[in-house]
Amino acid sequence: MKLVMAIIHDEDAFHIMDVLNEKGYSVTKLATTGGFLRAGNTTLICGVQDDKLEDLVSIIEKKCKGRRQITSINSSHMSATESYVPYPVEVTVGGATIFVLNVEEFRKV
Ligand code: 2BA
Repeated sequence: MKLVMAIIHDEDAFHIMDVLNEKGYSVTKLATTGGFLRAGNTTLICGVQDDKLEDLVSIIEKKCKGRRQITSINSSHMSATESYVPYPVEVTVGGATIFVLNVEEFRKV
């Protein structure tokens, strides 16, 4: 069994959960925050049998869109010697960042 942790854009979260539920996957949604943009994102966790892994990942891949986002770099990203002059940077926030972990044991009691 695998545990899939997918960090996705908030706007994609409910649609993708609908699709996963329709296909019989169990999923848990966590409200998370990206360390770089300091903006909200969503982390979905989903335990699946090994033979379902590729199907799950392909659903996430199809439904999650990458987005260009403009953000201001703030002082916490600068060294102490730099002056605080916020400036905009454009980053591409991925469709999804996916971690796949081996599950040692899965129990429902
Ligand atoms: P954030 O950390 O808010 O990052 C948002 C986007 O900013 C990233 O998109 C990337 O394009 C850019 N970025 C991140 N760190 C950067 C840095 N040090 N310098 C320049 N640009 C940087 P994605 O790579 O698609 O990541 C989207 C979100 O997925 C991230 O939000 C973070 O919450 C999570 N994430 C991505 N890679 C991760 C990893 N290796 N470990 C844990 N979480 C990760």
